[in-house]
Amino acid sequence: MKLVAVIFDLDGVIVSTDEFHYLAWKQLAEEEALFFDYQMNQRLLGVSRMESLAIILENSSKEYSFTEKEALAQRKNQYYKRLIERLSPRDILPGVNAFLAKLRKQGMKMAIGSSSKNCPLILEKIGLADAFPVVVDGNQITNSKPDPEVFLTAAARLAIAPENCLVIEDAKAGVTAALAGNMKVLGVGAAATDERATWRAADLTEVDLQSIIF
Ligand code: B16
Ligand code: MG
Repeated sequence: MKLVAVIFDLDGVIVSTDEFHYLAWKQLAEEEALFFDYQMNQRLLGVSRMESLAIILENSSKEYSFTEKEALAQRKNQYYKRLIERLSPRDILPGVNAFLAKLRKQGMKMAIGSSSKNCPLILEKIGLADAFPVVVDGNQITNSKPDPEVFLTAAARLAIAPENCLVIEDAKAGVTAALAGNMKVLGVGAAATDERATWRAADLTEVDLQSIIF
């Protein structure tokens, strides 16, 4: 089995937007008197906006209509967008740029597979809008992680078989998605302790590319 393509998750792998998602949900939860803590936030990693909201509303005694839920999600996104306004290339996570350069040198194919609908805006802000020939994000998929759709779509657009793809993920839902898509996974950040991952590393500075590709 030869790895010829790498599909990167965005939030938590390329750039650390997790804290901004957390702060935006926290503001919404406080305004709506909903319970929300760090542990609950861990369950939101890699999960779509509406599914994240469903998790936050799990313990609520109030019934929200679909329209109300859409308004809540939209409000959270306004808070989030205000926070990511200040993102810049300086926010690219440690080791990412060097890792991308090595992959390019090896002739590896590269794609983004993210649940985020803000993906194009974030890539633009961090100066990586042209770095990936294929970008599949929350705007283009029906089923969000842990469903493999985002990664399978990226592999299909790269014209590479799933078993020849490596996914780099920071979220449990993303690791599940990659494995369900029959891909290899490198778990980083929050997924660095996920035993299901094929390889694990705290961040991309620690990864020995040669030992993974060959
Ligand atoms: P948005 P990833 C995911 O991005 C985040 O990890 C997750 O926390 C967020 O809820 C989801 O994107 C949707 O984001 O509200 O911007 O559409 O990790 O898959 O790149
Ligand atoms: Mg992520």
